[in-house]
Amino acid sequence: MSEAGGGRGCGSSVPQRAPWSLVAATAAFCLVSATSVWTAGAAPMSREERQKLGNQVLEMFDHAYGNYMEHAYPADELMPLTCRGRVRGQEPSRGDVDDALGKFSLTLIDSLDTLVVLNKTKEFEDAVKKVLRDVNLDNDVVVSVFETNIRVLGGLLGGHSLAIMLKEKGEYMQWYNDELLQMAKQLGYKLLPAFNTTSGLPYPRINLKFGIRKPEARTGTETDTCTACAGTLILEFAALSRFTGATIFEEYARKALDFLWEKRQRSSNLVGVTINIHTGDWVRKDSGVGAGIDSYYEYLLKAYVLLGDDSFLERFNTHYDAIMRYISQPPLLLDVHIHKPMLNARTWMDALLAFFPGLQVLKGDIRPAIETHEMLYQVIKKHNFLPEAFTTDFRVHWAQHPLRPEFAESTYFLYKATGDPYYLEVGKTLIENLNKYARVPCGFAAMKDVRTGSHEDRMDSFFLAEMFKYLYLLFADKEDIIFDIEDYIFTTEAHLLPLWLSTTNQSISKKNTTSEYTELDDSNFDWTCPNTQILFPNDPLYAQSIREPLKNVVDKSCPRGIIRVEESFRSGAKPPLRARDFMATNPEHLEILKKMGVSLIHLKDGRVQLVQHAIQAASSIDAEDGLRFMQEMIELSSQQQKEQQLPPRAVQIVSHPFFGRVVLTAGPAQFGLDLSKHKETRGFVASSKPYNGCSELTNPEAVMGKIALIQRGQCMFAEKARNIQNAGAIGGIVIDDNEGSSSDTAPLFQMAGDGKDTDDIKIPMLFLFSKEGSIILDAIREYEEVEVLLSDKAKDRDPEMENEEQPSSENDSQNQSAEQITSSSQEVDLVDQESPEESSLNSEPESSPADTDNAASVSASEQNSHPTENRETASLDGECTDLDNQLQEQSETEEDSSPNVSWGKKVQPIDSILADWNEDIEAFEMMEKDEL
Ligand code: DMJ
Repeated sequence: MSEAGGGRGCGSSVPQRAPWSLVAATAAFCLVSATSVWTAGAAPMSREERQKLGNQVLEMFDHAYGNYMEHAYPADELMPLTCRGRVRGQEPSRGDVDDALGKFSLTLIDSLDTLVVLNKTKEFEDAVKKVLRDVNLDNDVVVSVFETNIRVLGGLLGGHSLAIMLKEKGEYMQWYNDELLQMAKQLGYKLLPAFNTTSGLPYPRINLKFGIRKPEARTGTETDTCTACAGTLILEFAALSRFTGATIFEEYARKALDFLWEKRQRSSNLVGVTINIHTGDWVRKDSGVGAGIDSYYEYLLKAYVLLGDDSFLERFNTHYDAIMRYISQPPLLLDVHIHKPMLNARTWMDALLAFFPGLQVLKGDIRPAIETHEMLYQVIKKHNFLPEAFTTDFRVHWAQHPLRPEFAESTYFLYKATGDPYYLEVGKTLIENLNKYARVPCGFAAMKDVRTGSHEDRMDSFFLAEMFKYLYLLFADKEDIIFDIEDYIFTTEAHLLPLWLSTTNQSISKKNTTSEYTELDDSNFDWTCPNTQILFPNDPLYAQSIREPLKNVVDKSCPRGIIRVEESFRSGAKPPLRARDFMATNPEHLEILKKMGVSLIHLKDGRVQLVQHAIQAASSIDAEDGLRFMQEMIELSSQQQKEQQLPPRAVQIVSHPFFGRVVLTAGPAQFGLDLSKHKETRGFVASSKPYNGCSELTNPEAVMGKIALIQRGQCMFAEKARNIQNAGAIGGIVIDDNEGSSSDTAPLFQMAGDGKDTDDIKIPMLFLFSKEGSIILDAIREYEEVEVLLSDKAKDRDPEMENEEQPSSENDSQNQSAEQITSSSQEVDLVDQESPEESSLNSEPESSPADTDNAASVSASEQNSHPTENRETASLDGECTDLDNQLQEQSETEEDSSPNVSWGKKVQPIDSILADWNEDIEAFEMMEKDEL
């Protein structure tokens, strides 16, 4: 995006630019100033090192793109574990995530302009020819309108923009005659029927061949869409109109935006996550800057930049003001309710919001951008990647990570705005982590679970469209790029649209709806460049000084709680009672409870119920302490309950040519060696005979000293384990007999025992779904000798073996000591119980229901009558809850335990807590559905 690209100062005259270039130039100006005054802080990075990192990005791109082209093309995406293309209908459905795939060679189209940015002009020319030759936009497939717009329409337009730029330069693309634009236009017309609603908001899905209405369309019955889905069209649609002169596209996108603006909640100026496309009612009234809304805000500001239409800036600033008032709780960004914006809607954040600091840079609001980015970076340092969702105290809430680019995007813009070499170091870490944890022989694989390091057979097209662009640009100097990046704006998928479009074909009527009904606070409007003396008030360490107080925000979460305890120590007052210390038999504790408005009710079944009536507390501070105590109690109960569930395990293929790069998600067993307590088990694999392992093995010599592969079915898991153990196996992997099953699409479970004593089983046993299992079986077919590692978390790769293959810089990063890995694993274990995935880690017997202890839930009150046990819940020690924010989160994952605690008047009732919990589940579903 040129607006953060650096180079031109504010007020520089660029003839083809309209007045909005003032905004475009804003951050550029920041860069120039900041770079020139930068004298201290993080050590500057030499040109040589930046070039080295840039080259590393190029090599990584080649690895991803090359493998896609070789093994997947013309399929939409590469499946990097099985090294083949993902063709919709030929793989088990992943639900709405698959709606991005339209059998139109998605990854190739999404990669077009990346090729030019990365200076691969020859490859670009070839790629364009392939698109023109092979891509069919008329398939009988139902696709997401949003995804098709940002990835395919955006990809074609980005390709066209750079194709004409290259043609003009006179060397490449001389044959080009707007063919990509013609395809874009064809696609644009295919998307238009989606807008056939009274509101003008588009249907979320459309059939590329049959549209919406026709019976063959198999879509058109949806009533809801997400705000981002309806509000992220204007850049591509306006560009299409202005490139072609066909005004209809821009008109439709504007109409949808106007409708959303009309529907904003008038007192808070916020929008909800989901809206009914027919009635315009908010279906989900929670509001944040992440999943479901994110790019709606992004497009308002960028539409102003690209189209020079003031009303978009007015709208953006009005929303931004509301975001900063209610959602921004630095360094956090927390969803709130649109009608009650002081009330947090949840206490976890999703990974998509990582784009927001980048947008704040564009807006010129650097301080909160630095703060949020720093917080996100610390989460990344803890888990190597940003998990899909994490709580306000930075525990993993949803452990997946599909190689999203948002954080790299913000890192790039922050570097451009501040010139602080710290952001180059951040980029270097991102590169190292990608190579170390996500790189597989056939591309880069999404993380199935950032805690175990296991992979998913998935490499989304946005990884090529965005990640490599931002990383490359981060380290590039102006002369490393063959065109002036400042003449373009980045779409949400990082496709490049030329800024000169603002003055071309401006026939669309501008509807300024803002002034009709709002009195706008002009002080919030930046019509001119922010003064960098204010952004960086004579202080070269400005960015660092903002980051400094946040240095330990993740490791020492919940500063407020801690401060409160410290304060009370200082003042000599007693610190508030913590749930983990509470003893129902301690009279002093009961007295404190009373002061806090918490009463104890002894239930007939022996349990103790806690109820808080805040109004009965002795003071508002006591009421606050009571609320915190209740929240901690719920958390404690949930923690203890979940501790009885085993987290997923990892099977890592360590032999040639995988060298530990392929990590598969495995289900644990409730019997046999506990891999979290013991060293991992490493060995070659061998199939057992009989394959189901249900009787004495006939090939003991083959499995002796090895890890036996056994097929699921026909007898209990424990029986299989005994049979392979008797044959001398050192471990076992049970592979699902359900063909096509995968941990991508089915909830993982733990293998239950047979209801009898299983202490005789000493070897570790893990379960793999069929798709993951077949990766090992295929490897045996191909390489015969296949060695695997069974563990609770992927281990560092074998540096010796890696040396044979890896470039040296990568090896450096891989020489991390085993102790480091172990200790980080222990740290991560603390959060192992948190994700929704794990709540679905059910216990499953092999063929008949077996006795398991896991079902037994322990009530909060029971736990807390046994203080010794409670103290053992060490994981709570370093954690606190953010009092104001965590109320609902406690309930999100504790359906079973919550009935043990009743809430008084001022506290959210259980029903509503559960309703919120359901809402959160829906939020996740929606997130998957609408935004990948
Ligand atoms: C991208 O496709 C776009 O950036 C979109 O706006 C949100 N998410 C993905 C990548 O995470």
